Amino acid sequence: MSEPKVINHYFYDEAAYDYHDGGYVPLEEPKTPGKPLNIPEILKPDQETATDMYYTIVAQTGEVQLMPGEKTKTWGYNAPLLGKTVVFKKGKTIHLHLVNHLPEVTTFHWHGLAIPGPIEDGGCHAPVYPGESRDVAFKIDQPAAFVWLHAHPCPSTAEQVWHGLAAGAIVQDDHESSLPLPRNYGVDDIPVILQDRRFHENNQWNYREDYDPDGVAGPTPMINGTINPYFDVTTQKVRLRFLDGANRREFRLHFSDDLEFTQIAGDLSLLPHPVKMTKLLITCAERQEIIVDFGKYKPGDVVTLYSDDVPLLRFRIHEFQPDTTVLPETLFETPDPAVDKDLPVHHVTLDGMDEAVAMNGKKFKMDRIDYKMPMGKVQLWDICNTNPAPGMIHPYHMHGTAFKVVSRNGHAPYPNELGLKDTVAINPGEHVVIKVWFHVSGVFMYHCHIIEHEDGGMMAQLQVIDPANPDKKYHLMNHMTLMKAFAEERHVPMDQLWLGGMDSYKKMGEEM
Ligand SMILES: [Cu+2]
Repeated sequence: MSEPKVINHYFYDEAAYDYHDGGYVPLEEPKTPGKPLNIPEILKPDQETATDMYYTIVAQTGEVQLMPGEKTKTWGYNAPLLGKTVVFKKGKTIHLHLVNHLPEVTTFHWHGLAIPGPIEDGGCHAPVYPGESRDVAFKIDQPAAFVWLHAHPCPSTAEQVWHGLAAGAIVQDDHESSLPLPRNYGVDDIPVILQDRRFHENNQWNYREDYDPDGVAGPTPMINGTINPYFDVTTQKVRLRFLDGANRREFRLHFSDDLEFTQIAGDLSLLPHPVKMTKLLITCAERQEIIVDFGKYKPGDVVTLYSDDVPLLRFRIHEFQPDTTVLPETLFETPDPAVDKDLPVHHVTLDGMDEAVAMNGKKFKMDRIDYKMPMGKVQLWDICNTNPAPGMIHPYHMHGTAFKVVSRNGHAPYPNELGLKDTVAINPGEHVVIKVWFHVSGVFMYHCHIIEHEDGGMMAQLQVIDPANPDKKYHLMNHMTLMKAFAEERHVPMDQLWLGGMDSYKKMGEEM
């Protein structure tokens, strides 16, 4: 099937879109006055040398004036909500001092960084307890991309992200820096973190009251931690780095006037070629970077970004200099290493809905290794969403690597997923084949990124074996250790502890 010159549809199976689900929470346009879009500050390094960068990252509580009336109690990284944007430079060694000022255990997971696991990666095996800290170091060896930091303590990842623990991070490299792309951060290059929340009494969030095992959602769009935001446009072209930081919501993005835009990057790299479009669907944890050309507008005009028919962000046009920059036809050469003939196709299934979610028929266990693969070898993985149609779209994510999408049910991938990815959205009944290779070793998680699905058990972990050190042993924690810590920190007995994911194990009669 050949695609039109300008993509004018969302790909994916319309029957599986989230709005068909019985538990769907429709977005509503906020009635509060417009506010300038929050642009997260760039986090200042403690120190930077020619070879190394040093950062301190603090998970902290805060409160933010999101709505008129009472401030909302929030969590964030070096900020009351979400976090400052961290910059990583390819080739440098990064030293992180991770500090937990929250009342409960958390972890610091770098979604999209190809760094060793399970400790540097910051998944569930790398807890930082309240009042404590952890130091990690790793080298950045991957192309320019927009990645992110979020909490990942199982089975309470979803609740901590809902509290606000999510921040953007930019990987820079010489190739991307050499291209004529907008990169004046905060002016013509802005992160756009898409989330949604429900405000309860006194403007507070109440995760438990909103809990749904298929994903928690709220009616109010929250963009970079701003309700009803606008952005003042002062350049003809603006680069938007979208991150779907919602727990479960897909965003179906488009602009007023059906304004055409150009996608230049996906999760973990630029796209091989720019893709022109008027519609873009983004699922949980994915990143999509676009350039919007406001050349046909004049000062005073307003261009609106929507999801379905609900406004998310208004662009207020001001004076700008004409910009005649032409995007190069080729942006990136996606690595495509040959598959190792000794490695059979590895099959992964994303199973069930609600509390019954599982992967390959099993719920996640922190102290179980589900698969082993050698570092440096290249293997095809066939990921199947076994939900019968209409079902739901599962965004499948792997830690510690960047993969290449090979096919969807035997057909070519969508034109905007031809770069490197770490999350791929899979239609009900669909097989997506990806090419997987690791250049770091360790234990890594892979899972659905509807965060309640991962907490509920649609997750597994693999050990990537370094041939130079094949017998390396990893100390794997278990759910109970983290759950006991949560119970102690919340001052409740174990039988009264409630963490979202626990429901799914209990209901299915599974031990944790
Ligand atoms: Cu899922």
